[in-house]
Amino acid sequence: MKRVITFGTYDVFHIGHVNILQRASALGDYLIVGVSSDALNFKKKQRYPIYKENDRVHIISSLKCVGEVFVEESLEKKLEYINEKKADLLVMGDDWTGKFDWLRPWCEVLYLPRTPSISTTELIEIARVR
Ligand code: C2G
Repeated sequence: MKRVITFGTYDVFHIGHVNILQRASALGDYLIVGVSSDALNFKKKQRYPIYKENDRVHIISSLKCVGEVFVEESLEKKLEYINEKKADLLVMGDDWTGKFDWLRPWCEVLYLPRTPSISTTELIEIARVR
């Protein structure tokens, strides 16, 4: 039984998010998703996500390919989450390439190519100018 873990904000949920979650889930038997808290996003980007934390958790939980969801409170807690959830494989988009290699003694780490031409930031920008 291979347990896969991945992390993200998944704000303004879009096709790039579905693609990475489906590909991550296909790499194992059970997919665990850490959804970044509103507070963590504020710390990282100096703005809150458009969708509230509970709604982002609800959206990700309702996907067929997702086994379980938890709230990621801190970027530095990756190892704790991996151990607690007994993850065998960490999957991240390739915008994070190299950033989590240090976790390799504890679990496999894989970076998957991002879906081109779509991002939450771009969607917000498009909505703003229309
Ligand atoms: N993604 C993708 N293709 C896109 C956009 C996003 O494959 N066009 C992937 C990202 O690479 C990431 C996941 O979707 O793996 C979630 O993206 P974000 O919500 O932008 O998450 P991020 O802010 O990178 O996560 O511990 C990590 C943090 O939780 C941050």
